[in-house]
Amino acid sequence: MSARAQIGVTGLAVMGRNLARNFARHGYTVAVHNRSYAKTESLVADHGTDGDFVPSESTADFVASIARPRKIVIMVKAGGPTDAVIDELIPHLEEGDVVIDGGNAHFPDTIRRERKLADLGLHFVGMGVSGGEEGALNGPSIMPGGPKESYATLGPILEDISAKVDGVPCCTWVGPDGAGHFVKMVHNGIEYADMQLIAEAYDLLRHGLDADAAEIGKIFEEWNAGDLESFLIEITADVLQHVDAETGKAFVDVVLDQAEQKGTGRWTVQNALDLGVPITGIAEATFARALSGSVPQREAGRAALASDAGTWDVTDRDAFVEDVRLALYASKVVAYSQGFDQIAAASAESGWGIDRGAMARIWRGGCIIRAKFLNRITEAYERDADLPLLIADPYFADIVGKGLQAWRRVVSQAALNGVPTPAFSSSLAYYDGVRAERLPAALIQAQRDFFGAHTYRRVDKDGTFHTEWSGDRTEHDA
Ligand code: NBP
Repeated sequence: MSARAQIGVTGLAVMGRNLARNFARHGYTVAVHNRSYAKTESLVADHGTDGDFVPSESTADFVASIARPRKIVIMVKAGGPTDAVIDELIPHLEEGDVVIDGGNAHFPDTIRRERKLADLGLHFVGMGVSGGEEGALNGPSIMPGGPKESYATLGPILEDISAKVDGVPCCTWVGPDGAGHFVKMVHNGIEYADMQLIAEAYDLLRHGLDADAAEIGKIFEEWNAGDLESFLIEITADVLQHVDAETGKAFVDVVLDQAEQKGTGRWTVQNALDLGVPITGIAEATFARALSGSVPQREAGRAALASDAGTWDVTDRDAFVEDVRLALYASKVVAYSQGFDQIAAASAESGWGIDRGAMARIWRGGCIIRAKFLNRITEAYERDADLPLLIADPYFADIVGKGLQAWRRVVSQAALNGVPTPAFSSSLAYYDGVRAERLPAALIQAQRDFFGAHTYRRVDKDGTFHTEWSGDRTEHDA
């Protein structure tokens, strides 16, 4: 077996197959392998014309078919299967070879795997890939981590097959060890928030306008021509106008209202709790999916809980639609701002040195959250690479400020009319919290000192203090 392939892909389900085809279409000779050989055979039989594939049935032959230093992309089910494939590859690999995990690994697993392979003289790159099967084939957004030196040879190939926006590849080296999979995780968390916000906007329009799905689809279509232009708004317009062939009803009206999740939203929230970073938009989106799937609770709630809400009477329909649009944009900026805070906090803690502007740049194309407004985020971090709060960047502060009245109207009307808007409302609460001169946290500190002698600091002098609450209430240095 001559080692003529420039890259190898193992794991040829939907993602791996399309990624392999993407490499081949870009002129690379691609070694292909799958646990069950049938998938390898069908890839070559169905898509052999895409380019030069080198199929192998055994792991040994697969590895032997790749030129050194080998670059091998693993595209299998995340978790145990990834470890199984790595263990199977190791005996066949040689120093300097690069193993790339393109699955949705949890970043602590990536850190563990990188250490293990580094001890064996091998490079391990945890690579976030977004864009689903369509992106994998036609150009995904790629977030590779791992050792920087491996990017020197791997980077140009990945950039080649990634999506391009204005000729710029949606791929860059994110940072060492788990940084790539970490950023992919936050990307997915932001995706949860974005989807929830869009869903809430739809619900508001449905209740406020008493409009049907197709009418609302048209509104989203118009929104997609402005600041909100994005893949998710575009597909929402399409989905809302889709009619179910069987019943003739709007498709969205025949879909069961219980949202599922694969876990990346949950990981994002768990990590934010560890870091102490408030990502309320992502958290509310994750919990909203959980609420939708809480069937016994929803049945009990429906049966027992009063609404006591007014009848929503929107008089100026155009003004209401514009209010919802502005509220959606503002809430979306908050969700992204929080996600970028989380990236900054993790990057500082792990010494990853992640360039947040570059992350916004590589999300502009290929991925699920691709959007026009990501350009604005890149520009904000170009103005100030250490920006402490994205929403405080002059551009975002101005545009959100202009929509503030609309945002307040929408959230208060939703509350008065009994329409749940967890992500819209929590984003507004975050906005008001983060801009507040003074927060009631002072009272919380006083309570903590009262019952647990947890101490407090004062606004008027340095030091840490405790008051003898159950004694004579004198204050002393703690
Ligand atoms: P799946 O996640 O459905 O995994 C199927 C693949 O894993 C098959 O090739 C299967 O081999 C292989 N596999 C399994 Br399962 N257990 C194995 C084991 N013990 N040893 C070797 N191979 C094993 O495929 P996918 O939907 O193409 O996704 C691949 C990766 O990409 C996942 O980590 C996923 O989270 C990630 N991802 C998916 C998307 C998406 O939109 N689907 C987007 C971004 C990232 P077999 O054919 O022999 O059963």
